[in-house]
Amino acid sequence: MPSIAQSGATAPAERLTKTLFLRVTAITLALASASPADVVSQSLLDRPPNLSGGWVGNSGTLYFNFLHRFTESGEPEHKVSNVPTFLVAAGLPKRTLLGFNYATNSQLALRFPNEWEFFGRFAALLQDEGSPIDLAAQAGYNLAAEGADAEVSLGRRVGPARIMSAARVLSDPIESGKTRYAIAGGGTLRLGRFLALAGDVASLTSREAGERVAWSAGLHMAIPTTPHTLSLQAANTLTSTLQGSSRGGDDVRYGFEFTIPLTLRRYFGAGARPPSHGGEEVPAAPDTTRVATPDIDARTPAPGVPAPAPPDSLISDSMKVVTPDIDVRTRDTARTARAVRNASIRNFAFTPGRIEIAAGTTVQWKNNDPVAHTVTATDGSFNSGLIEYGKTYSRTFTERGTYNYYCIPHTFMKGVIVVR
Ligand SMILES: [Cu+2]
Repeated sequence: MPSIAQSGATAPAERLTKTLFLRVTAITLALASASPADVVSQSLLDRPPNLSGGWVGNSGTLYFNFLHRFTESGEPEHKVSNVPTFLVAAGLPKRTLLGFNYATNSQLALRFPNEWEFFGRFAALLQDEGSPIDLAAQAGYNLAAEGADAEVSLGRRVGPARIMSAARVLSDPIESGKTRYAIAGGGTLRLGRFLALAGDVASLTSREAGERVAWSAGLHMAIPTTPHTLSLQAANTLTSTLQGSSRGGDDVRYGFEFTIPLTLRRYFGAGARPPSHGGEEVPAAPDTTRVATPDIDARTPAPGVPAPAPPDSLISDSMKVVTPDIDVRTRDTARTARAVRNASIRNFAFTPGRIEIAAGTTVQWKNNDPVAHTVTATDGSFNSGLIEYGKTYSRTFTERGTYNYYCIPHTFMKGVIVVR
């Protein structure tokens, strides 16, 4: 067996590849041994194989996505080679994702055996935060093409479907010196809690010899009881960079993508544990605590104790089902406008994380994750109980104050309601 030491005479690029491969393997093993609660999801249920769909992840989360596409050499050897693209990215505040794609093999530039793409992506609008569409922009630099690339993408959820489109500017691809443009479209169709169908097409606005319309199709799934998602896919592209996914080839490749998110907040900072009852994160909101009725208190578990199963009415889909404790609060404000503010729980995060509302507003959370979450006040003043996939929980806030809340099964999930 040749050892790494013997590779000293190889080209720098090859050495770099081997070093990276070893590091990625080490990281994979480390992450694979982590418990499911240590990592949070990012969802292949929301994007097709070759489009980002404006995905920016969650702030404070590291993402490792492994895309493997296999090429078969044909007659006579039928040699199968695996051409992976690794994505490593960090979710940052302000809906920003910063990271890189590294493809171990690339056909982009003949003199460049592999492909690095460093990128930043920013979500300007999110449907989960009340916008009519998702709007995101990405800018990056591709080392193989030696050019800057950019993309603007639009997305919209309609029932179980999410459709998206993108426009790309690719500078200096394949050493031509020309700026190229590409457009792309695709979507996902959620088949249930764990499954989605996904597909996309992309094309350069003017294709040259050998450049075909790029396409991909996949069966995407969330792996039950874990935060991982998996895509089984076919595509006529090799790498998943903006450059690589904008031009198709003659070969159909089959492969898979596996996503590993790692939540740093779980390991670092004071926010890693739920504050104790009346702890420092609980804001001064004496009015609110006085309003709390005995039945609410009786139902509230101590932080860290699993929530009891709520009555069906508490996790009902419909706002029409009003639970007793909500009744108590809304009666006082029946004369004020019944505003409803929608919020989402997706990819192990409350979205928006901070909601500012007027007193009397009802906040309605919908859980879009395959796993159950809770909306639980840090001071214990309210608790949704487990909200299953597709279910909603509503609460009307009548008193001014700041309400911090978290999720009991995933204590790193935090949100805040500010009632003015
Ligand atoms: Cu949760």
